[in-house]
Amino acid sequence: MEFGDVQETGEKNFPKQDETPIQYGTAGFRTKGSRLNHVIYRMGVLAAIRSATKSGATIGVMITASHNPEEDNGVKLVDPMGEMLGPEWEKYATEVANVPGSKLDVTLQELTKNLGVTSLQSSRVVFARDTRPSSPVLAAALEAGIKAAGAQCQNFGLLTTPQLHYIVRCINTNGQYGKPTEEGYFEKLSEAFVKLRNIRKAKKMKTLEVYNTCLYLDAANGVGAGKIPILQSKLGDLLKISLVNDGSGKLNHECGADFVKVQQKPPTGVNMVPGQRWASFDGDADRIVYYFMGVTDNRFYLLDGDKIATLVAGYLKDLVQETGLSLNLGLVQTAYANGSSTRYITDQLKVPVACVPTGVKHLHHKAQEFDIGVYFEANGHGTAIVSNSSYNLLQKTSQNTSISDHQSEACDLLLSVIDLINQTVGDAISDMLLVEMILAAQDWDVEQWNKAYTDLPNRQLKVKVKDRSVIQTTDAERKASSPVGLQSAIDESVAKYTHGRSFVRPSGTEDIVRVYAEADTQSAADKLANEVAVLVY
Ligand code: NG1
Ligand code: ZN
Repeated sequence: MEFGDVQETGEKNFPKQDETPIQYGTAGFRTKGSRLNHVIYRMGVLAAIRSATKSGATIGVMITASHNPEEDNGVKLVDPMGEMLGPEWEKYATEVANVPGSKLDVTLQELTKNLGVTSLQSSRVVFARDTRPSSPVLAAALEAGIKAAGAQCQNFGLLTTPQLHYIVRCINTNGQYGKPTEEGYFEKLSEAFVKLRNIRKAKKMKTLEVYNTCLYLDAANGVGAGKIPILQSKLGDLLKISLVNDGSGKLNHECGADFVKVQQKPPTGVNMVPGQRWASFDGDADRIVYYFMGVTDNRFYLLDGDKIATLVAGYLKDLVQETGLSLNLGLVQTAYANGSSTRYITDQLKVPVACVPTGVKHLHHKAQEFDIGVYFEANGHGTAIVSNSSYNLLQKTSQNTSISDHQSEACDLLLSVIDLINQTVGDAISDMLLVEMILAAQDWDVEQWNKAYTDLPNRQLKVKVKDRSVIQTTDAERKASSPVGLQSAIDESVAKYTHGRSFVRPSGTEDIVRVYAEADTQSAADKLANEVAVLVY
């Protein structure tokens, strides 16, 4: 294949802006929006090639930099079933993004030759963007790339990242997963939510006494904010969402899920009344954390990804038991999961738990080993996935007339819960509805949810070093394998603290090393984190 025209358009309209290399990592490409024009143009072409290698299946491209500051931007490719780009393609993305403009033609020629791609005529790419000021210009660059490659494209405008993932999966499963539109997305989620919430009424269970239908939501001034009114219009009184950081302020600035999780405090400027249930999305609405102020102690409590994961896994475990089917349920975490959560899952829930390296692709992959796999990063990114065979079994069993009503009802209920979950990727809107549904089903308030276990105090630090790649890790990032001596020094520090645990790893998205520490008190966790940070420095 020839890419002379692609190169010419690229050189003319999307020239390479600087020579600093850029890498496709866990979160795709992410940097200052002003550096990305040529990268995103080229990703349009690469997405078309990816589609050709998947027999013309639709590939998605999302323009966003998630929780990063407003001036940053980024791009991520979405594979046919709505998953993140296959990791084996990250190197192609990196190569295509970094070659000099004059070598784009030969690079693409070689790549398509090696991949056996002979035409991009039937390639299809869909895309969407978040609300960053640089996003419209970058979306135009992307469209130009897709068109220069000769592929068909469709622009979905402003969407949350998980909405685009959902749409890609719908398109490639001929609508079996749902209608491939934003309307279809809200229809599917809200119908499942309303059905699940109304089951309580249908069963004449006592009215809700503890669960409060009011939720206060910080949308990080991101793309999720504009979606809440659409959702709200479909939920009636079942959930009443009060929105702050609704898009009128600066994106992710002192607000949003990442701010709340890392700073362990509410978004700046909000007036939290003790007992209110609050949640924060991140900028592209694929993460969510909950929090509240204690009624009796006026303290701030965070219900992060670990607390959401345990709530969801506990609920699903009971429901699976009621179906009478032997489906194996498992939970996947990373080293950042609070030690108390892991203990609770193992000892109380008795659900198998796996630990994998940071990055959703690792969690998603591991979760696929279970019939029902729940995975969450502590930062609030997560979802649950169900194997096709388990889904089919549930469908078959729910229609089986020879089993008890109770069992078939449980299957039906579980199928609706699955409809409420965006299985393609962590989704703040879907996770929020899932949490709200479970809290209502248990008639719990946020304090009861929080009581399941008490987080060990913890601290995360960022350390700037000359070359973060000298730090290498093993055992799902829980141990440092290089430089020599670092791990034994960390072990020595950790041994001094009750319930001490600490690890370090180079960030995949920032030029820093992350230090994590937990211990029995906040001051001990802070001290341990500082001690370990010095070892890294
Ligand atoms: P890095 O920078 O590699 O730690 C961060 C998050 C990940 C993941 C990615 C992608 C933490 C500690 N790390 O990765 O969990 O979400 O960003 O957004 O939260
Ligand atoms: Zn995000």
